[in-house]
Amino acid sequence: MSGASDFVVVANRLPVDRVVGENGEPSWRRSPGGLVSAIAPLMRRRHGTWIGWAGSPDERLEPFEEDGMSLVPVVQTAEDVELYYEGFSNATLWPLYHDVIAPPVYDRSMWDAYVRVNQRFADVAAEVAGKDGVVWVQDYQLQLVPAMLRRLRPDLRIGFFLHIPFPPLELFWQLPWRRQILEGLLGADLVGFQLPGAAQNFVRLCRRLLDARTFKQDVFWDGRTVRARAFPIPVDAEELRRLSADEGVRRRAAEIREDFGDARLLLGVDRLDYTKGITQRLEAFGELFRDGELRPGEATFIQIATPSRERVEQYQLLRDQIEQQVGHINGEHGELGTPVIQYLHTSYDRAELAALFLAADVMVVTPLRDGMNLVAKEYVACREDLGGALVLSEFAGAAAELKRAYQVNPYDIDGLKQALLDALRDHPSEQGRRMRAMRRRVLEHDVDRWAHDFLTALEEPPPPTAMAREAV
Ligand code: GDG
Repeated sequence: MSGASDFVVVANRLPVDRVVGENGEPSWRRSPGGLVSAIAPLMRRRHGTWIGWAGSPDERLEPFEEDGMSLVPVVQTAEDVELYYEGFSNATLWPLYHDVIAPPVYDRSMWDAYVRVNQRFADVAAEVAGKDGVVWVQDYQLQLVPAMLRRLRPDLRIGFFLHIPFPPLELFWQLPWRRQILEGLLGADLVGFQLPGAAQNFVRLCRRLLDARTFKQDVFWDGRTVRARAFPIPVDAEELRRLSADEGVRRRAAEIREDFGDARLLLGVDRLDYTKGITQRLEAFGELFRDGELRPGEATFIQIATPSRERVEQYQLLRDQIEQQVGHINGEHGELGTPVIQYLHTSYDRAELAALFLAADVMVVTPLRDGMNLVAKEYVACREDLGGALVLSEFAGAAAELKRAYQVNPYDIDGLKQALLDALRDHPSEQGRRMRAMRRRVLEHDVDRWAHDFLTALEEPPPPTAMAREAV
């Protein structure tokens, strides 16, 4: 059985969100975000199909066309959402792959749902993909799909890209279903990661856990060569350049600055997630007032925390913790009409975010672990004026590229305080030098190129089998 599409993307979510117009008519709008802008142009050129969930439980939708892409919805029941998405994906894999910052939940019914939903995605992909077509599977929610799909359709070229970190052996070993996950990924011809270290973790695990033969970053499995490679994801720098040059956005940035008078502005923009190190950065900032290094009115921290995974317990706990912390710091150090932290639990459109990036003197990005972190790169892409400073965690994938950021260990609160002060006080010429170097890096890698590089590698013929024989 084979379908008609030569290029298929499989991701948990479709690349569109439902919007309701003024007349109450529902329609679809392309979702914001790097992955969609990276893949959309390619989808159009190659008449691709995107398989994913439309976002509402129990909804059965027919395939449809939107924005030049063929979209094939996959149903998820309310139980699937609870056990596969909120459960195994976000309460098991997410914390396990992020250094076990929160304790992962190991629950057999969640695992069963993960297997069931992955099989459903694989079945749809097997139906849709044309003979000898290319299928690109995205992220940690779908790690079993490559092997399931290969079983159904051995003719396909299958790629997989993991957006989050891949943990070292010592942590991955905890997972009761560790073997099944590795075997699932090994169904792909090419497994892509954000960083070379993650690819090495994967190859080492294949050797130790499955006894697979490996050579450098290749794994020999089931008579095939599976390549593990790093493809650090970039941002859509052109879109951000356009946004930040927009007259309305500039006006809005000036307005934001005016609202805060002479105060220097520090900014955090994150999904409200325990991996992002929000409490650590607020603690460091609060202590600078306690120590007398800063006075109210001199600096204000704007923290935007976009609502995320609100039904998962750890996320509810974190929200309470942050709200308490903000209340405490403002209560201790703020003055009437001058809170030291402005905390906003909401999401904004891209233009408002760009205005905030332009207004901020210091962008504070302090994840405890992050596959890449696009916010750090987006801030740099917006600062054509070479103004502003970036404080960046060493534990973000982006730190490998943004070497001239003020890099910090977010667990070291004193180090974090010092980095905030340096970023606030260094001479503008030093800031400009740092920003110029970081911009060179961010602008030279565009999103279209990233997707192109991945697919070129995927479509390369597999290395000669002689190499397989030499492998250890
Ligand atoms: C995963 C990995 C990896 C945030 N608030 C709003 C908003 N955002 C946008 C940001 C950025 C994106 O969401 C967040 O991307 P990050 O990379 O920072 O983090 P994750 O969501 O955890 O992403 C990560 C990424 O996948 C890509 O591979 O870098 O490591 O964890 O683009 O700007 N966008 C809008 N309103 C908001 O309020 N419109």
